[in-house]
Amino acid sequence: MDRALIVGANISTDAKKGNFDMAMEEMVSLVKACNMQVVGRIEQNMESANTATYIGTGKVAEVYEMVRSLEADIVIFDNGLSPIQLRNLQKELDCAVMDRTTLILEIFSTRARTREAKLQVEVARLQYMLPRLVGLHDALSRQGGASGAMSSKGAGEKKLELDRRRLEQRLTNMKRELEQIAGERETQRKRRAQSGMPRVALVGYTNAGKSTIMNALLSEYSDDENKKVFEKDMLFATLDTTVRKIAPPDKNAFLLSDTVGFISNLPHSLAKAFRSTLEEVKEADLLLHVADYSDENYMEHMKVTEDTLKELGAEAIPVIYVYNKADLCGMGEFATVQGDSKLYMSAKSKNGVDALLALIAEKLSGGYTDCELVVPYQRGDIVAYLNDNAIVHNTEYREDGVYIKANISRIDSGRYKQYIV
Ligand SMILES: Nc1nc2c(ncn2[C@@H]2O[C@H](COP(=O)(O)OP(=O)(O)OP(=O)(O)O)[C@@H](O)[C@H]2O)c(=O)[nH]1
Ligand SMILES: [Mg+2]
Repeated sequence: MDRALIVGANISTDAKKGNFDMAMEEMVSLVKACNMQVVGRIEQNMESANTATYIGTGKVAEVYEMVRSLEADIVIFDNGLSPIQLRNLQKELDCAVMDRTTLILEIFSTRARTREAKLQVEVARLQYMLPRLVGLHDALSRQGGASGAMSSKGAGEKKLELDRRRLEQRLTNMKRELEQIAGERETQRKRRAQSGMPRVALVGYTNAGKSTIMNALLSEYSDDENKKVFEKDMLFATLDTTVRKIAPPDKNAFLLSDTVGFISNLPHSLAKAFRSTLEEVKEADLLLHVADYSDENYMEHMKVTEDTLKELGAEAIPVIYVYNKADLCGMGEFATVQGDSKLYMSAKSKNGVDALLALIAEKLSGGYTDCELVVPYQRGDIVAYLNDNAIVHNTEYREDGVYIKANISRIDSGRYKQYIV
């Protein structure tokens, strides 16, 4: 098992100290999730990042010494490193160097199971790696240059260019295949939408207990053990989206989806790569926002989840807040319901599963309400949807959009909240 040394930089322009500590704790979990052993951590407070080596020159020397004394195999930085920083650090520390983004990409690539997840991770990885080949480029061209002053390109450089072109070609091919899979997924989704069955999606920070909740519901309302999903105490246990039908005997059936968990500062390329997996969330009628109530940072985690939902364009979907792992907070055997959209429960001991189901049923059957909307002209799809799925009393074509007065379901009124006047 590789021995890792974590380096964190607390840059004063960034958010407060508490966030830094949380980020460092999270780095430790990420390193463990990547099957490495944390042998030490070192921190630096500074005004701004050094463009050449990220941390200051004195600190680099300190890290160099620490690598030797702790016999570390790899140094991992708590942020993203630019290609130049990465190259310089590797040279000066004379040791393998990795940044947070690469670490997350590594974890994702070992977890990916389905063809789609594998492709998504590989695309993100290649996209992140390609510009970082430049650093390698310099090293190799120096090496090649020695073979003769007359040749304009060193052997190493030529090889690199070939590698680069090959990787770009691979990237293009993989993207094409992904588009095809996304198309199939879209077809499946449309079919599900036409089935008229309401769709509920589990969302939340990684390790909050989403998959455990899915399994708890499945074990109560489905007798097929094979339908269970993978749950484990590690970051990013789930990478694929799984959709299962939950059919309680006395209530309406619904489709429940479990998907990849969120994390703060998810590498941009990765977030983009997982867009199509997360489409399921965008299309949901109801979200179960799961939080690990026993984690002292659960509020920050919920904020990250909310921000991510906004980025996905899912902020208008009605939500039930599920404060999970209540058993670890001295809340005993009791599941507590607060209002119509908040619940404390323990998925592991199946405490509160019935209460959760009751809340879901209530939200889904929430009845109908009269409302007036102004839908912009470019959203003709919404107008068509409402004509098919609501009782439209009146339609007018106004300057700012299509005015509609209709009796619509509470789910739709939540979904199109932004157009309601
Ligand atoms: N004590 C306790 N542990 C729980 C509870 N719910 C889940 N866990 C544990 O928390 C860990 C993570 O659970 P998962 O269901 O895999 O979490 P997740 O949200 O799906 O995580 P990712 O897929 O990694 O994003 C597992 O070890 C579960 O056994 C709970 O109510 N109480
Ligand atoms: Mg999971």
